[in-house]
Amino acid sequence: MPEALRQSRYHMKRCFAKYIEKGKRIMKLPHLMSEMETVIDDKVERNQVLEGVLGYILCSTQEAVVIPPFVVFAIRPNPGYWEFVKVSSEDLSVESITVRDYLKFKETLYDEKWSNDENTLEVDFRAIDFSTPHLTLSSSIGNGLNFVSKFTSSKLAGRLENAQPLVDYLLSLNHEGENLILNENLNTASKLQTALIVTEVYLSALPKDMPYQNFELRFKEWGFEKGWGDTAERTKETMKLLSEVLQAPDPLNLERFFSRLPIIFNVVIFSPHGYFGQADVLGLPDTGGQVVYILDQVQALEEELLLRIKQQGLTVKPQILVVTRLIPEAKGTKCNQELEPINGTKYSNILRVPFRTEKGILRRWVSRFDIYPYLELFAQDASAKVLDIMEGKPDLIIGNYSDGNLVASLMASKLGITQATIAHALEKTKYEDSDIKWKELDPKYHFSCQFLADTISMNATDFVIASTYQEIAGSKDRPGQYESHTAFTLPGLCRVVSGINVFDPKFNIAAPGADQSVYFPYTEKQKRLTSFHPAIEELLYSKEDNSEHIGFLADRKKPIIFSMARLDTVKNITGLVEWYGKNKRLRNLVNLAVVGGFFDPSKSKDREEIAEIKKMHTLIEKYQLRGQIRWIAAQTDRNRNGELYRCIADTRGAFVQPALYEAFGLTVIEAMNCGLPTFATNQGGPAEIIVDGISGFHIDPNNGDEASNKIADFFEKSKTDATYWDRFSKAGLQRIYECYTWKIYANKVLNMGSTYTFWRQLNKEQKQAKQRYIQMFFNLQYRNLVKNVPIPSDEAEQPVPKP
Ligand code: UDP
Ligand code: LCN
Repeated sequence: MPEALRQSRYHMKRCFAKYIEKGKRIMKLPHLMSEMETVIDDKVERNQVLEGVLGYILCSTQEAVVIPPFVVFAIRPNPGYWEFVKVSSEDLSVESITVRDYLKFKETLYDEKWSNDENTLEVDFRAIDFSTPHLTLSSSIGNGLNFVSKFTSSKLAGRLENAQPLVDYLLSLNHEGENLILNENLNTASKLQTALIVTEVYLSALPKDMPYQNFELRFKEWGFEKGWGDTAERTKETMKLLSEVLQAPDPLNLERFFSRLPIIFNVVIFSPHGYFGQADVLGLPDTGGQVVYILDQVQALEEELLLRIKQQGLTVKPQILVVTRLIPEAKGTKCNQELEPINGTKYSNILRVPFRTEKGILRRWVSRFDIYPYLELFAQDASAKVLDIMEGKPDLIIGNYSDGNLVASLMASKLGITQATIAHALEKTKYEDSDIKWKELDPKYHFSCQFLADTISMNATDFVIASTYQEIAGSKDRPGQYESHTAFTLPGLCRVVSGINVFDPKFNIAAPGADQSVYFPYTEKQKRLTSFHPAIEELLYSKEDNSEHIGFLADRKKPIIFSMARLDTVKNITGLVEWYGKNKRLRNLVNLAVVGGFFDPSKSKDREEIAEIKKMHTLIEKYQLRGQIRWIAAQTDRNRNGELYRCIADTRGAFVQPALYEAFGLTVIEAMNCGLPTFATNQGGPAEIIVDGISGFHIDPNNGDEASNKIADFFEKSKTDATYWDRFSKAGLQRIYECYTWKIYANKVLNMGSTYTFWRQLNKEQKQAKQRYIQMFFNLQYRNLVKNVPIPSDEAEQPVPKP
């Protein structure tokens, strides 16, 4: 940096003078750039400066804090890597500063007294993380399982005795108290190694398909218990993997060996908020992809568990419980039903446990932002229920989103169970400066509770399941959702100098899929659900407004561009309507159909939804869209939705996902599975799902004109070249089959479950130390904050005895 500033001192002086001109403030990269442009107005000179090191530094800058005469930069040269430098605008001197000092600079803009107080609370998870090995390459972030396998094999390597922790772990495996894999006869690595050599010879002489039961008793005497395989062949293979590991541990064999071990049978999945149900809930506030994801996930996990258990030669019935909130006022859904079997599974259920306060059961739905006061009691009640239904502890607890992850952390730490977290979408990055401005936003969003809950569960969990790389560590230009918790500050509350480290090997990517029995290509004529066609015809083209649709499509020869989402601000459906309204060329080429929310704002209890509904009406009027737009209310029947995507493909239309930010974007893969060419936001997960210009298109939600012109170009080209549309339809499908299926997902997640269960054993002391720190943070900080979230009193609550 000093070098860079010296290179063009004249321009730099002027530039920095400009930056400090307006006094104290936070500047984002676009501001820094545009103010620089006003100072260096000659394009050639500007390019020279931008092409130099300074340009490179500025481009890596995420934000700068201006406190005259200083400008302090937060620079992110690579995903996960941050540097902080303080530049004096007077003499251009440069000083590298710590993250702590950077946060302090930022805080002084909001609460100087608190910032300068020596006793301000600092949270530093790094301080108790010193013994955990970490990745170092940005490109390896999200590949934790692989790293853990490598690191574990190096720990087990060398002398045979080094493998003793593995032997001890195998000795501990059991199901409901019955030993699996090994018994005490083989309690050392050397005894185990010798026994494996003998058994290999023995097994080689048996018919490959001989059932395990035929040699079970003999094996038991030798020290081997059930769980190695269902046949002689499978048993031999698993034992061979272990022999290889004992001989010379290598990550590949270790990973394969762990994928075969009988470790996971019972799984609990927490998803408290929203309306969690199998019918009539999608599109309701806070009820979207998370529900779809979990239901599909359960099917895929159960299928994979059944296969693995069979191959292990066991007869155990796996159990998966999705634990959510029971809502007495369920609005005609089944959300007031305690136990509900999950369709398409044999042994999986939804378990609903009500939210309780000292006044009794909470009867009404509450927004996910207001949910924090209920979680601690919910975790206790839910744990008791789960232990009762499962007749014992689960083997893996998976949390979903901030609320589910916190509950999962509380239960997992109490019972000593392996934990995974899934975020779907963390709120922090959705709102600019949401940490530093928390006081302003707290009455509406309670971010103080949410960010601390997230920080707690990220640290408590054994592994994190992310859908994409960007979710963890973002892209070259934009920090990831998890990464934004690396360091942040809530002035007046606490300064988090080290929240989470994205180089922690707990981070893994396992992308979800879409149910391919529901979302299949429009070309599969014999499978098409033609019985829905009359209803879909009515939904899209009838002329009258009713409670399900408003607006109409006058020219039905035009292709339809289609979008479907909850009516949240961030989903930006209103943005798409506005882009369409403004772009005459696009309006001439295509019609617009959008599914989302409902039409009467007074029917909604969700703040954002109400605002978006009103905005939709305004835009339709402002741009005179009647005749070209069809606004359809939230749709709850996924089978009909699948057919709707295909009917849009029949018009040779496209799907548009215009979100200001999308964590993953299930609708994107649903549309692609149906063969519908897709345009999706470049902000978030869809940027990874779609390869721009190959399997679909990226659009910039912050540049509506460019986005709508890109869509118009596509339809213009498709008009003149009939193969153009087909090309994108097929390439989208190909991308899905290669990367986004539930089978790939379930396999990965169960492998994680097995490996991280051993990993937490290996790092027991470190884990315990961290848990103590987390408990303190939870008790002293989080629990107090929760008291600030109002509990609705306007609704009738029903008193209940404590369970
Ligand atoms: N969805 C629906 N009806 C609606 C809106 C959405 O069935 O009115 C479904 C959609 O098909 C998808 C899910 O809800 O399966 C939304 O998932 P996505 O990941 O796109 O967004 P989220 O709502 O989770 O943020
Ligand atoms: C929540 C979101 O916001 C989406 O981006 C995801 O696709 C969905 O959950 C499922 O993970």
